[in-house]
Amino acid sequence: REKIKFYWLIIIALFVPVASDAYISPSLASESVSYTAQEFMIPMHDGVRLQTIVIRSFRDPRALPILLTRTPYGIPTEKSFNAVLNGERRDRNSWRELAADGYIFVWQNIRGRFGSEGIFDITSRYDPTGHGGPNETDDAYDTIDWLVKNVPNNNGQVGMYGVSYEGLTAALSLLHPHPALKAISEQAASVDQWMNDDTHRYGALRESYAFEYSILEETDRNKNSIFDFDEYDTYEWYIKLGALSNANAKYLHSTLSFWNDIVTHPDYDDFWKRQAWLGQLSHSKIPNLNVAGFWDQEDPWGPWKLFRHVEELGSNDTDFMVAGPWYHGQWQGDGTHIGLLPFGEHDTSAEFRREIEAPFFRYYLHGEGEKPVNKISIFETGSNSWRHYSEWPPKSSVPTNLYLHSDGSLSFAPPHGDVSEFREYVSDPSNPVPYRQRPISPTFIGGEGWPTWEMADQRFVDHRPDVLSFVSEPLEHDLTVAGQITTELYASSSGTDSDFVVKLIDIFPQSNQKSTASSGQDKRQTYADSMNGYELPIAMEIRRGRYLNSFEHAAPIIANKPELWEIPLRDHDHVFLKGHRIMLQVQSTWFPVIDRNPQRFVQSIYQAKPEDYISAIQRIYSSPERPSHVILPITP
Ligand code: PG9
Repeated sequence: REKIKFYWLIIIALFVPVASDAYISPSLASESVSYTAQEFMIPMHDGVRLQTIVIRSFRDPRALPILLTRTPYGIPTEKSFNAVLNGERRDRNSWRELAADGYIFVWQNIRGRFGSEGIFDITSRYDPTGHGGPNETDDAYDTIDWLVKNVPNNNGQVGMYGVSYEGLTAALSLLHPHPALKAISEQAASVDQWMNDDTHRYGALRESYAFEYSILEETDRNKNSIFDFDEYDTYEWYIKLGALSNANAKYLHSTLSFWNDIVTHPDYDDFWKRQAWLGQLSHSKIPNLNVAGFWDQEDPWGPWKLFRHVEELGSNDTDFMVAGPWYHGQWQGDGTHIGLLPFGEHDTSAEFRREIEAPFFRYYLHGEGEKPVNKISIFETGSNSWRHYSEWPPKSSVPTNLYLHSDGSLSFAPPHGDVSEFREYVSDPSNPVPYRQRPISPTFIGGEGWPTWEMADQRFVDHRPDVLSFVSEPLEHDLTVAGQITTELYASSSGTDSDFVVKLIDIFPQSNQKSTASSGQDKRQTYADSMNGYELPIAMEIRRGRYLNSFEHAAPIIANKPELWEIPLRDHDHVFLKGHRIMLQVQSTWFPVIDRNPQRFVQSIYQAKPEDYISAIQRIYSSPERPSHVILPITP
């Protein structure tokens, strides 16, 4: 377990749950321990009891607000909580900044996980008629009700917060909030698993993630399980797995309900729509601090959707958005850099926690400090500075087309008499483009490979014959892009189904970082660790041909017919600096994070046969009639 480096598995290792529901007496043995924990089994209205730990400082006599986090991954112990506060552990940093203001911290295992009773169901959702089954909205309500009535010396004000699943459980409380719930901060919460959160991207399955996550959460209720791969390079393992039907046939034997749901619901049907819970949120006045990472490898989309949704519901001056240059949850850790990319003098994460998150809860739960004034706060990369906006996209941003040309260039001039009408490549599902440098370790194990893959240098694929690169001249001045980026690709495939992946990349100059090292050894190290020539992905996305016209009804594309493929690239705020070049890459496989499209249309890819997987000739058009381009929201 010590070897597991991925950040939330470290947390999981910390959070070995306490075994009984007995009161844990305060441990005064060590000077450094100032927080004590009590454990409770809190009853829900259907009688199921949820394992909950209540942690507070015995040095603070005030009536304090409660900060609640509801998790499927295991709750902290008194020891692990104190270890973070004492600086012995470097995860869950928010605890430190928040603890300075004084809170009663409460952590709860959700239904069916660790010591909590009931059944874990990732797909359960709130039903306002009260006739649905158990769900996180009602469980949050019942928990808050119990806490304000039973936890001594609380001030009756409750906040909820958390990252990812813990952000989701916070956000779902908005559907039927308890009157004592005064503020939440959802951080990387998912809103629609089929459309663009963890397990899919516009219906394209995130194969390795969905498979490994189903195992993580559904194999054993008492732990977070890791699949026992017999290959170190999971790229190889998934190739050998072959057609997706083999996952159940060879390994899972239909025992994991989430995986079964995925493979029995290939299209955007009522099953997925029921879980897309934003549709049920018809008003929300609870202050909410939404937090998103630009390089979040799991849930970069949900927080923006929730923020926009609440904005559209009407006047709400307590709906806030924060975005930064982070991988999934990085704002709770070190924010001085991501991978090799430094952020100047900033620790972006500490700044977020100190200057945004802590003051937010201080104001809404303690009634102290200033009301937050910045609706939208973004750490802009390139310029490496915090920007504050009153609306998004900023009024000054102008959607501007950047065109792909068939000579491989990229420019603001539309195609006009290009050498050829298109460029083409062969996409072969038996030799798919890896999504990150091989070997690809299992998703939830293995250092920074998974957390930072969305910002990884793309030079590892840019000369593959099945990856097309379009590159601009070096920029003559800085170019700021703030808002939603979209690609409009005119493309065809010789198959009857196909995928197109686009990547918008910032190419750093070769002389971006000069070595000041004197010795050969140090120089070599500096060179290896530099951003010289780095191809930094700013935005990446996929669309699947079968869903071009309807997400609900998969349909074949017409072989060799050029079609307009609109590929949204989400929200960004980045400065392409003078001297850098812009690149757009196009490819048709992204494996194994995305499953392979057979390229011959079949009603469900989960039932595709090996012979359905065929090579296809892919064309990207650049002509006056079919001017493929990316739309950049450029600000002065
Ligand atoms: N991204 C994870 C998740 C959230 C919600 C549903 C399923 C998975 C997580 O990190 O918790």
